[in-house]
Amino acid sequence: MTRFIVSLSTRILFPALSLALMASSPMADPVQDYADNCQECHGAERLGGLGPALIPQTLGRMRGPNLVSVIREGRTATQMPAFKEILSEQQIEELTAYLKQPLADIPPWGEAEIMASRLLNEEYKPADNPVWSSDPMNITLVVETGDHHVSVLDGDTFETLDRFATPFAVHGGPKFSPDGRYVYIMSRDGWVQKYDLYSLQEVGRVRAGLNSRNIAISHDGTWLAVANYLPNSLTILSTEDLSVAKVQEVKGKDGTPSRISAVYQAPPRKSFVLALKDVPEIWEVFYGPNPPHFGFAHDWRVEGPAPHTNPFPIRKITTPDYLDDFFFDQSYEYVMGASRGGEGGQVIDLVIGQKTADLDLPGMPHLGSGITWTYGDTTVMATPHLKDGTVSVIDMNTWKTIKRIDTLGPGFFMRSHENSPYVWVDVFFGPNRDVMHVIDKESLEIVKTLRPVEDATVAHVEFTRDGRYALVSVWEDDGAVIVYDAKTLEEVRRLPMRKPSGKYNVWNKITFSEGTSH
Ligand code: DHE
Repeated sequence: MTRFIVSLSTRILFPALSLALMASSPMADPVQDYADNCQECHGAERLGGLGPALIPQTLGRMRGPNLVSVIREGRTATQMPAFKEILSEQQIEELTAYLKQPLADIPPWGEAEIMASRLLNEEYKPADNPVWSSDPMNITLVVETGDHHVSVLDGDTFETLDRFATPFAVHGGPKFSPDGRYVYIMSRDGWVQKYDLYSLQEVGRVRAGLNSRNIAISHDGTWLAVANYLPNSLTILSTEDLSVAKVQEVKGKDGTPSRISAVYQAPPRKSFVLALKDVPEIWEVFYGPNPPHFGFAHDWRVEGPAPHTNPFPIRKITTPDYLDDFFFDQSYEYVMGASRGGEGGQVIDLVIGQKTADLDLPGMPHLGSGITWTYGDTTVMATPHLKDGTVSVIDMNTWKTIKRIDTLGPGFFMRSHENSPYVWVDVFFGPNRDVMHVIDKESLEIVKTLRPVEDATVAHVEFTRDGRYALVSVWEDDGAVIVYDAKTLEEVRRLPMRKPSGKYNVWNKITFSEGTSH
């Protein structure tokens, strides 16, 4: 009892001291328990190995059973065993507290370390043509987070052509090469995997960061930009062999180090655009030998050597607020950013490098999931909110919110297709997470609310190439992808899947369909 009181109070008041006490306790020594039981798979520095990194940045984002129960019971269909016979309840609890402590030191993760992590598949043989006879432009990938796999579907027959293992905890949309042949997939632990859809084989993988957010591919398919939280860097890889082209440390104009919230491709500008987490700046990283030819205004500055000798010149734009989550207009001149506090947003003109409008967007809009369509004589953009049950519809000429559509709870993902009269949006959080709303693009009213599996999370939609079918995830371990007729909104097929999350159609992605996030 005395020990419990000491442990609890010291842990609250002095986390570091508490750890030292725990380490010296005769009953539980989490540092030793980690070394004895976890280190072999999760790495001596908790940065991952065979198993994922066990650091707060990774653990905090993991959905599903909590850490104590994963240690106690193990994870089904993975190599994570149950420790309840080996460790006492107290040991498990103290080990859990230890794993939730941030690392005292972040090891260097530069070009040498990244290159040393690269694993190229020696058995990979590039096929001259696809080894299957499906429509290459209608291939659709399903990320199955239940057991960390991707299913490769024929978008006409919905037959599975392959199902391959990915690195642990994929996040963000996989990115396709412009011809649709290769796909690049990123995990939260910073692994980037290259897979050849023609040969149905992995080409290789490399750990581009220690904790990463997402990736973007250059318009010509040559470069892959990886946004990292740990370390504070942007890694640029050559898509050909996943070798490092550049590791750019990220520090604001005043020297403050920053994590990158996300990186986006801006094809007409031949640049990557970076949302920064810790400084009120937007960065644009150009990948041509010369900066683009369109007229830059007075604030145009590139960092480092002269642009003609610097393959990745950087432009830093100061913004009036911290902007986290972006959406671009079709010209990629204007970027809409969500303010960090979730209180609104701003429009930044990338040509003049200045804010041109404020957005009336309370409730933390998830701009990264936004989509556009033609509405009367204008173009509108719609985005769900992460904090309230609303979809905001914004006129992209005036930047005014023209409608707020009430939904049954906060949503995460939206999708449509040029050939569909409807927009689909999920309700990801709260008691109604089992519904999917279908909104009419003209009336801006919800015309149908689907509830295919009661109490199951139903989320994320992708269309087939022609927009005829909409694929919806039943985001559960024994889940499914439900194929709907996109016109009648009737269920057509149900494909069993292991906690399917995002789905990605080659054609919709490489043509930048207006109905999909880019
Ligand atoms: Fe995501 C895309 C950010 C939590 C699943 N998510 C994105 C993108 C961003 C983003 C910026 C667009 C990048 C891209 O596709 O290249 N996500 C964030 C967050 O900031 C947030 C809220 C918290 C965090 O720190 O990560 C977050 N995301 C989640 C989840 O909890 C989800 C539901 C489960 C998971 O796997 O982690 C999740 N995010 C996804 C998916 C996409 C995504 C499936 C790709 C959607 C698409 O259709 O392209």
